Amino acid sequence: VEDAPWWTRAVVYQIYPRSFQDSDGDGVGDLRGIISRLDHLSALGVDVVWLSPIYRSPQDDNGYDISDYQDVDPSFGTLADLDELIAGLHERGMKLLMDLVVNHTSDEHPWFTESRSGPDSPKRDWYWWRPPRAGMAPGQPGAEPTNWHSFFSGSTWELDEASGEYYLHLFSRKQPDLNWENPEVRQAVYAMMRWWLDRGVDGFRMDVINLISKDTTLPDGPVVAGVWGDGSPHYTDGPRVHEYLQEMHREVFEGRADRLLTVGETPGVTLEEARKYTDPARREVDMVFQFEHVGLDHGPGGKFDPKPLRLTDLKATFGRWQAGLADAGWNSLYWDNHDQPRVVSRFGDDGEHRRASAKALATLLHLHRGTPYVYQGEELGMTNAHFTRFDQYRDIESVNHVAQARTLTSATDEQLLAGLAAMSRDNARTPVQWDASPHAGFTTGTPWLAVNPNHVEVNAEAERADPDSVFHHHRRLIELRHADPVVALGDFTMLLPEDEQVYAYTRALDGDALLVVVNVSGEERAVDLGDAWPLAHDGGWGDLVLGTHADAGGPTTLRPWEARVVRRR
Ligand code: TEU
Repeated sequence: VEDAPWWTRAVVYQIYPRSFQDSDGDGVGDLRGIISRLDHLSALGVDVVWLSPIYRSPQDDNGYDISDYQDVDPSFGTLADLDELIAGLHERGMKLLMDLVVNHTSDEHPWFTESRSGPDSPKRDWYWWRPPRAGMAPGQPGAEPTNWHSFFSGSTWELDEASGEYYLHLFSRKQPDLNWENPEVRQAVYAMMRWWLDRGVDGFRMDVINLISKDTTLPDGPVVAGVWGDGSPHYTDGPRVHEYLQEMHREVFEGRADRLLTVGETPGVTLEEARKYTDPARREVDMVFQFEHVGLDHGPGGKFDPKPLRLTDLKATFGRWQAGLADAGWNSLYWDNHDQPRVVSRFGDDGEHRRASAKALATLLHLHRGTPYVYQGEELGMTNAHFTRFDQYRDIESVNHVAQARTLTSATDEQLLAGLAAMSRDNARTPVQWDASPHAGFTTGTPWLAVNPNHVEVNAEAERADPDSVFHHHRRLIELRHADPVVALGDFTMLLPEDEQVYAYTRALDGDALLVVVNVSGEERAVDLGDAWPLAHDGGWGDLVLGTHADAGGPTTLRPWEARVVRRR
């Protein structure tokens, strides 16, 4: 138990700097704003902060398009501010993870402007340049080198008029993909990473790191949207990705890996691949973010065509990942981040049962084996934005999706707005609700994205004042992980896999056992666990360690959205 890595007991908190706290009234969050809120993080008790990108950037994708990896964007502050943030976190016993976005750069990065300067540029091969499809003229419809559909709509290829060649961008046209086949690219990235570690950061969250290796023959994919095809099999967990990550480990982390945390963001990753990424013996990364559970409510038309979650699907997914990474590798546990809608609105009930459902879902997640991630505002039970007009949205994915759907499909405005309201990334990006004042204490100016009007009730000040709040429930969950080795390291067993209402499992370590039972519904429910968890003499499950409801309730009956963590007597 003592030998287990420190991050098995840790909880990570994600900050999306644009929306966390503004210090200078320009309506955009910044580093000095974060520094002013460090006591909130201390009070919550988190161990690590993952900071979404603050590097110099044209902000086409809110900082995931980087034009200088070794400087801070003026809208967020200065390198000196960042040094102060690192020091402030370290003083309070917290670590800092930087977001590492190296599948692509901004098209305004000097590497790309050099590469674009012409076919003879020494950096031409740092990106993916290709001529038009054989026999076709540059710019002719269908002349793109592959039919791949971009994550942000349209083609993954943009024509450069000057050279008549196309460059690859899996995301926006302002995010050209780096060519990791080129060893100079890899060495430049490793040097940058060493520079940050030497400056005092404690690790990286690696953006779409499982997309960095492409099949160099660039085959077309099956058509999925109009004329566009799905290229993902040709760049997801690609042919050389494990080789690159092992090289990165040798070149960057060797000798200091123990104090660091590395987490790969890996959309589309399979369990089999995740085992390879996270098996400590392979020296790649400590853990990855998998996407299966956040795809369970995607409908036939994709993420903007959502369908209700079936609880049995969630159990099948989490159960498989718990079992699959039990003896090698490690899970990341998350509901929310800056790309996902708010869980209380998505899988909970953000009306009548907002508080209870936020606490129940947090309990369900945090008691699994793995490292939990809390996204800013999740600890307050913040909800989706509930926007009703197109002009309220800012996110490039949402804006481009609407434009494309209008040309390729017959979707009505009402249908498009419903899709965005449920799934837009802007749901997670509304400013953090600090108090009940105008703009929720986020800014004295005009916020870049509207503050949710429910901040008059849902805010950090109110949450911190109430011992029964979503905030204090998260604080207790974090405390429990720190204190209890069963939570950090115990074996996982799923119970009631066929039940559509109750999510239940046990964790066990060295004869000590915990039961987690969660009512994932607004209806009361008597729960019979049979032989899986024999009842104690008083007819109950054992000693309550942590629960969503202050008063005891029936011994084996759960109220709407009630969750209990119980220790075997
Ligand atoms: O996201 C990658 C990713 O695959 C998604 O979660 C993405 O948001 C997708 O569009 C969902 O439909 C990462 C970042 O987290 C995201 O914010 C960036 O936009 C993206 O990479 C490009 O850097």
